Amino acid sequence: MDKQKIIFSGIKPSGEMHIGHYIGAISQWVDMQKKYNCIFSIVDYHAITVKQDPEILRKRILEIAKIYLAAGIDPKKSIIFQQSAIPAHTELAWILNCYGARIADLNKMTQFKDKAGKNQESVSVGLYDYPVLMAADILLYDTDIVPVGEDQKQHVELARDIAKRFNNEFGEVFKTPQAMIKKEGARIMSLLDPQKKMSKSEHNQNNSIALLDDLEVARKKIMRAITDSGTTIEYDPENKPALSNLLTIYALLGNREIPRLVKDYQGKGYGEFKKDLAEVVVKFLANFQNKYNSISDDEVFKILEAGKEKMLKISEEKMKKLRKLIGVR
Ligand code: ATP
Ligand code: LTN
Repeated sequence: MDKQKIIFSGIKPSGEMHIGHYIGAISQWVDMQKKYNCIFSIVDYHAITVKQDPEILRKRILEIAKIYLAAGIDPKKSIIFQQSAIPAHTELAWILNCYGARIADLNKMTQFKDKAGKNQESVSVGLYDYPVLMAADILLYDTDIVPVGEDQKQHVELARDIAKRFNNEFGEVFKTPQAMIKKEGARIMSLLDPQKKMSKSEHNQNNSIALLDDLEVARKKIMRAITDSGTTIEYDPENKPALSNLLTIYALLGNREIPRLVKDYQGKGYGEFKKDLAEVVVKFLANFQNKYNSISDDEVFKILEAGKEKMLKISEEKMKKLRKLIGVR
């Protein structure tokens, strides 16, 4: 048991949550609760780096909190809170903007390049600066480990660099955090294009299975998922990326080992494989949605309020020291 270590992670309420989020991020958080001091945030100030409808954003914040709970995050063991309830996140982000974060670093961020595409000059400054807010989230609580999907590794490395630079100037103020990325399932791919990650900002909803998808809709999406050429069921991400992605989903949602699955499907075709996979996905979703629907809004508000109280205290202590160090107090 390593109860001393602090874990921090978060998801932004910017779109429908899908099985990629569950497999790549939340499922590993659930396991970590037994071993560590865990903090999980709904990082709403990250969501507004792209346009959001206020009504929908409000609804999604609640939805993500329920998804955390339905997935097995236990508020008795972990802290769940809303980022915008704690002003220290944005305050620290500003301080890090001035001390530690460099334009040259931000220019290297691949997620920004992907998201901004050809419009780099016209997207918001927030989208560009987003990794610094993420560094603030992490560094504010002396986080040791940040469990995330593969796409966030570069941002966690930036948080480490910022911490080191700040510490060089002011002494040992921040811990240098480490990203933790699952071996399998760190990057669940789109059902329509295995070269792209399953994404909540993708317009074609058939690319992903949402955690709250209607069960029959989810079944159809699996049956329509693209496969590779050939007929045999093999795990080969290089040459059979679509099938390997489906095998990963099968294994992780159905609690099976990939080599065992490959063996069981020897001599069987894609049709049969997909039918069984659809069954596994539907069973997982039915169980998940049952739990989700049993959680009331009131319950969530209480949990978020309790999280807020705890985090206000911890964050204010850190900010007091920081304000003094940099000379504004
Ligand atoms: P978008 O798809 O809009 O770019 P996102 O889904 O990557 O956003 P978040 O919602 O903040 O952004 O992601 C939450 C967590 O889920 C992160 O740790 C991220 O790495 C992980 N994650 C997101 N998509 C996948 C995926 N397809 N496979 C595995 N993990 C994922
Ligand atoms: N940038 C992350 C979400 C995020 C996060 C964090 C993850 C914001 N702050 C702190 C871990 C720790 C994303 O887009 N997935």
